[in-house]
Order: sequence, then C-alpha cells, then structure tokens
Amino acid sequence: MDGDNGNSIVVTPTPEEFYGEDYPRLQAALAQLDGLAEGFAATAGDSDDLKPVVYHTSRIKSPASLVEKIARKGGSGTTLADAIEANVQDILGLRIICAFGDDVYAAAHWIGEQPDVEVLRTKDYIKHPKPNGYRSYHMNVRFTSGAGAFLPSSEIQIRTVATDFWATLEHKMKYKKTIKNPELLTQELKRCADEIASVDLDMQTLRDAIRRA
Ligand code: 0O2
Repeated sequence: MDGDNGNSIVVTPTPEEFYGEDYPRLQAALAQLDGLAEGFAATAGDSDDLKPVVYHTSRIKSPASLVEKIARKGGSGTTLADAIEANVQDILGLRIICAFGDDVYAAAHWIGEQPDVEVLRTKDYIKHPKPNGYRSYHMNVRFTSGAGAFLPSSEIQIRTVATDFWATLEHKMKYKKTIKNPELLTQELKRCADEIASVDLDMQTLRDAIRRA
C-alpha cells in the first residue's frame, strides 16, 4: 500500500484477519494444548514440594512467522492449508517451564500417556544439546480427538527455568544483525549454557537429597 509521500507501507494483518474462519478453530485447539500443561501441573496435588510447572505459555504462530516457515520448508503459499501442506509442525506451540530437570521428563512422560495424544516425534536437546548449548525437550504431538484433531501436528517445548532464561537471550541474538563481535558472544553463550546445565544438575541433586531427608 502506498502512503501520500510515495513511500511503501507494509500493512501486516492481525492473526484474526490472517487466519479468518480458521482462527476460532485454532484458538480452541490451543486451549486443548494448554490443557496438557494444566493437566500435568495438577498432578502435583497439594504437596509442599516445589510445583513441577513454574509456568507455561502457548501461541498461535504469527502470520509473518508462518509465511517465513512455509518458505523455509520449501513450500509455497501463505495460508494455513499451505502450512499444513508444507509440513509446518509448530502452527500451535506450547512451552512448559519446569523447576527441575526431572520435571521436564515427568511432563513429557505424562503428556505421552494422555489418551487423546499421539506423540509423533521427540527431540531430546537436554541429553544431546545443540552445538550452541541449546537445551530443551521437544515433542511433536497430534490430538486424536477434540478441537485440535484437525491439525496434523503441534509443537511442545519443555525445559527448566534456567535453560529458558538462556534460550530467550540466545533467540534475541539471532535476530540482531548489528552485533559487532558475534563469535565472542556465541562462545560466551555456550559457556553460560554449560554452566546453567551444571547448576540444573546440582539443584536436582539437592532436591533429591532434601526429599530423602
Ligand atoms: P522461532 O523463531 O522460535 O519460531 P521444525 O519446527 O520441526 O520444522 P526443526 O529445526 O526440526 O524444525 O525443529 P526443532 O529443532 O525442534 O526447533 C524448533 C524450535 O525450537 C525453533 O523454532 C525454536 O523455537 C526452538 N529452537 C531450536 N533450536 C534453538 C536454538 O538453538 N536456540 C533457541 N533459542 N531456540 C531454538 P523456529 O521456528 O526455528 O524458530
């Protein structure tokens, strides 16, 4: 669209405009995905122990990110149907942030046991961190019934508070094109990731000892 001064103005549609009649269906499916985090959090009961889920967030992929991902996957087009066709797996995403490493695996196990969930793929970046130090447990799941069943796959990322703190900062770096010394920063981030992983392990050991006491 052109403004009065001749400069071109990019108008981004809102998610409601972009997804149109699919938007309410996606919202309902997202609620079902959120239910997995809420359901697992509820398994903790009233114990005095630290709650296994510190918090969870979920999102419907933004229009810009969806279009970018379709292209990255080698697909064409810009619609929800095009994204499904291009095998975009994270149209819906859920992130579960846990207190301890063991909680991450407990959450993954609990989710895998739910009757309406089929686990399509898992990636354990905790046991097998990425070269940059990224640690997280990823699951691609499909709902076999309910509002989310129309989507072939949704993505769940499960990680500890400490590794989430790291991933948020590292993700910001990816989109900063003006960083002067990226090699040094990458090296420092890797060092921090390894320290964080070591602290996570120490905290888990301490918790186990306190529980046994
Ligand atoms: P963004 O910007 O977060 O949307 P797939 O999703 O299956 O097509 P892939 O690479 O097989 O692609 O999936 P993978 O490895 O499970 O990673 C998916 C998502 O995990 C990414 O989504 C990121 O959100 C997160 N992730 C993966 N690697 C890193 C990393 O090194 N650092 C950080 N901070 N996050 C990571 P997107 O769509 O690639 O990116």
